[in-house]
This record gives sequence, structure tokens and C-alpha cells, in this order.
Amino acid sequence: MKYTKLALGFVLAAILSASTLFTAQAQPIPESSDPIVLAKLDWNGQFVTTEVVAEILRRMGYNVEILQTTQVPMIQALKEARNPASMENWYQALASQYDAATKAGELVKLGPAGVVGSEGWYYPAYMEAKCPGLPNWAALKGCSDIFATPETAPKGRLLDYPAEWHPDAQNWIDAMGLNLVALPSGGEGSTAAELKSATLRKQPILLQWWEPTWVASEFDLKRIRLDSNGDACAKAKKAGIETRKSFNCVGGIIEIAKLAWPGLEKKYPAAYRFLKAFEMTNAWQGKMVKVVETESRKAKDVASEWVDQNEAVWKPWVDAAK
Ligand code: TMO
Repeated sequence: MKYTKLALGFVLAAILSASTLFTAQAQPIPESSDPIVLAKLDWNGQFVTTEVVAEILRRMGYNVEILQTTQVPMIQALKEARNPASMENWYQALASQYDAATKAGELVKLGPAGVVGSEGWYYPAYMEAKCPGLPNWAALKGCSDIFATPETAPKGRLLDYPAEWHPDAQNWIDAMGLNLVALPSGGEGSTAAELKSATLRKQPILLQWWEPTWVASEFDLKRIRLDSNGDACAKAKKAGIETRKSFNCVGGIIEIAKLAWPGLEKKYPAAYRFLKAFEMTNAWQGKMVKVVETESRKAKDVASEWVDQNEAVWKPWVDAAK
């Protein structure tokens, strides 16, 4: 009798644990019909990546919403949104805010976005003949005037990031003692248009920019070096500039991370595992952005085509996540 009870207990326990195991594996997808909210930022690379992820999540069965925001308010927007995730976050620009949100348990890092980034001041390669000493930053001491525009003459112009990105190139210019004026761009598209018209006529242009962007390769942009002829990063640090912004003074690779609300893991386990696994590359992103910008196609449609054509890339991530 005693043994039978014990045996029965074992059997019951075995059935119970088997069934919990079974339900854990067979949890239907979507685990919740609440939309997952993906943050869309105001540059096209981030945007196409977001649309690709949205499309794959939809094909998995999830409802997805896109939340349009900009970089600095994004952290607040993510905290206020239900079920948010964000697929390409440049750590160096917003490191202190991201760190505070992750420490407070409001956001969690989901690993690398996949794209490999650089950031800094750029010029088209043909400028090296017009300004000897480039790519060294100190060369700008001798040739800043050739970058002058009617608004900045006799000083040269540095075409800065758009105002919404809280650019700080002027602080750098001051710390470096250069005869330049930083003027904010009207947006990614207007900078690309200016770059195109300048390179067509081989005219001087100096800009705060980043990679991956298809324009950086298409217009053969070169990045100013800060570490020669006196370390410009050291000057910036001395001037109290947050040197992780605008340039990568930290050295090594810029961290570009995926972020999400920590509760996604319990609410949508399969989506969470997929989002962790997903990685975009510079080449895929660049091709999609070029189509969006030069053929006036919708990012959503271009992303959906990428998803159609690249099942071999994303299907294994989805299968492993289920
Ligand atoms: C716009 N950026 C990718 C440099 O953060």
C-alpha cells in the first residue's frame, strides 16, 4: 500500500512535470494579441530595420505597432509605451540615458543590432587634394575657409546633424580651435541632397555624419582622424565635452544595441527570443535605404521584399525562437 502510494505519487509527479513541459513548449504564438510596439527613429537605416522586424513579427502571428519618435525623447516614449522594443540604438550618443533606464529596470539590452557603425566628421575623398594633410583634423586649421558658405564666411561651415539629434559639433570646433561654424542640417535627406550636388561639382563640403549609410560609400566619404597632430579627443575632454557623442573617442567599436521593455520576455517569449537573435548587416540595410531614398519607395514595402527574398536568413531565427 505504502509503495503503491509512493509509486502513484511518482507517476503523478511525472505526468505533471511532463505536462508543464508540454505547455511551455506548445504555447501558441502569439502568446498575446496585444501589439508589440517598435520605435521608429528619424533616420532611414533604423527605419528599414524596424520595418523588417515588424514584418517578420507579423509573419510569426504578432500584432505590431510602429511608434514614431526621435532619439532623445525615445527613452521616455519607450517607457510610456506598452510592450516596446527598439532595434538600433547608438549607445555613444545617449549612453547616460540608456544606462539609467537599464539600471532602473525600465529597459533591457537585447544584444547587438548587427550593423557596424562609425560616426564623426566626413568629407568627399576629392577634398584631400584641396586640403593637404587630410584626414588629420589639424589640416582643417589651414583650409577651413574653403568650406565657407554665405552664412558662415569667412569661416568654414561644418554641416552638422539635424537639430533634433542635439548636435554638438560647435563645442568640438571651439575645443579644437578651428575656424568653422557648425550649422544644423534640415534632416538626413537634405544633407544627402547637398552632398550629391557638392560631389557632382567637386565642391568642398564637411559634415558630421555616420556609417552605415549608402551615401558614405556612394560619395566616397572619408572620416577625419582625431588622433594625429595632437589628440583632439583629449582637447574635447578637457573642454568638458561628452566625447562619446559625435565622435567615437572611446575607441574600438561603437555599441549599437537592441533595447526592449524587460516584460516582453514573459509576455511574448518567442518574439523576445527572435528579437534577441535578429541582427541587421550594413550591406542589407544600405541596399534597402538606397532604394527608399532614390526610388521613392515606402520603407514598409522595401522591407517586406527583403523579408520575401531572405527567408534563409531570418527563418532559422524564428524557428529557434518558437
Ligand atoms: C543618427 N545616428 C545613427 C548617428 O545616430
